[in-house]
Amino acid sequence: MGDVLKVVEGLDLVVEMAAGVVHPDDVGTARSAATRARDRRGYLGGTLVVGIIGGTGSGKSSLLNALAGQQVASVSPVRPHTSRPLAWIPEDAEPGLAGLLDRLGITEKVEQNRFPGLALLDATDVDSVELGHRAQVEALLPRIDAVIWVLDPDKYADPLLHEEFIRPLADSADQFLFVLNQVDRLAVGDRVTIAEDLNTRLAADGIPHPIVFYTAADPADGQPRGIDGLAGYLAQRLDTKRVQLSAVISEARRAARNLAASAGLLGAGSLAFEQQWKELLDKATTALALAEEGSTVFEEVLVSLGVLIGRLASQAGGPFASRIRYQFPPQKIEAVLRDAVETVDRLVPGGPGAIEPERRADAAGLLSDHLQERIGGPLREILWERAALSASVAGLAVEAAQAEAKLRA
Ligand SMILES: Nc1nc2c(ncn2[C@@H]2O[C@H](COP(=O)(O)OP(=O)(O)O)[C@@H](O)[C@H]2O)c(=O)[nH]1
Ligand SMILES: [Mg+2]
Repeated sequence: MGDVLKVVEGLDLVVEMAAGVVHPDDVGTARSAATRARDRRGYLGGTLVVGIIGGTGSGKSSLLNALAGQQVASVSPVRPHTSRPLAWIPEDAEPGLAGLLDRLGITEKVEQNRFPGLALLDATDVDSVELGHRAQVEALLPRIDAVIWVLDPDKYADPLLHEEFIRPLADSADQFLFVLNQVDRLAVGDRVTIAEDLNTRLAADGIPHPIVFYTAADPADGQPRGIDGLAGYLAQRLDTKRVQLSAVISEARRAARNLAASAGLLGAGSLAFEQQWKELLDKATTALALAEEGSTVFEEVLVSLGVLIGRLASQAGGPFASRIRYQFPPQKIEAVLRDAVETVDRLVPGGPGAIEPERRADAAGLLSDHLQERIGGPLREILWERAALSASVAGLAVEAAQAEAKLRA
């Protein structure tokens, strides 16, 4: 369930709700934490997503099969072997991964439980001169964690590969792994020469410290070779990614907590506004409708209104407290109450105090409507805003806990 993207979306929501409530600087800090997480290159989920790209026939599908330990992708000696892009994904992958594959247009999926947390995409043949192919690789890079460039002894030096693909994308070198495949076809002495030559060419492309593995994914003479080293490296990358994502989650959590603190949500008392308000309203309106000429009921109601509003303000805390106090200063509460009583005087003959018993309910209703509209409604609006912000912070905490549990699993 848990997904880092959901945590970041949760932080977006908290930021949106806190805007206009807390100081803009605090909102800005949280917003930039969300932006940093989003701008992080790679897939924002607990799975390491690795694209396998390279020329047709270099052995991309064979490499996937070798890592999978079984035939997953179809392998063909006939070139070009057209097949649809395929994803080999963990069977318990987070929902975000399916979303990514949809956006990449990959419909063919094989679920696996051999390599927890790893998704391999047998995606793109890059040896066509079609310009569109580089754009495809370029579009893929920010969305996935790494690509494996599969090279073979015949074409590893292909100028097209270096000039059209690797060199223009060298800025993304920290996402690149290189696999020189089909090493079984090389004499032992040639392996060193070709390894050195490949390194020289990659350095000329702007990648002075490439990570290169030498493999035979589908040798004519037996079992795959060099695959364990690659698999071990991918496992280590996955661990590193999870550590980084935990840091992203912690940062989101911290940012939301800071906003909650600035909004006075931490440690504030219980509000139970509806109940407190209804009790006061019932008591006050009945008392006012029954009040005799010259009684102190008006003053008593005024005091209890003031006490309730003051209590709600201190329970709400932070900027919500200030807003309540600002919106309901004592002179305003008194003016509203006086208005309410005068309205009843006008509309119910005799007014509060001298009303015939059968009109008392009408008078109480009128008083109640008036106080609801001028005090209860606006108060409720402020407190709902506070509750919504509070819920968004709680929602983020739940998402963060789930995402962290998922990363640890
Ligand atoms: N000798 C040898 N042949 C390989 C190796 N890897 C793949 N092949 C063969 O190369 C051909 C193309 O492989 P394939 O995986 O379909 O390449 P793709 O087009 O990049 O997916 C197939 O006939 C494979 O059996 C290898 O390490 N050694
Ligand atoms: Mg293939």
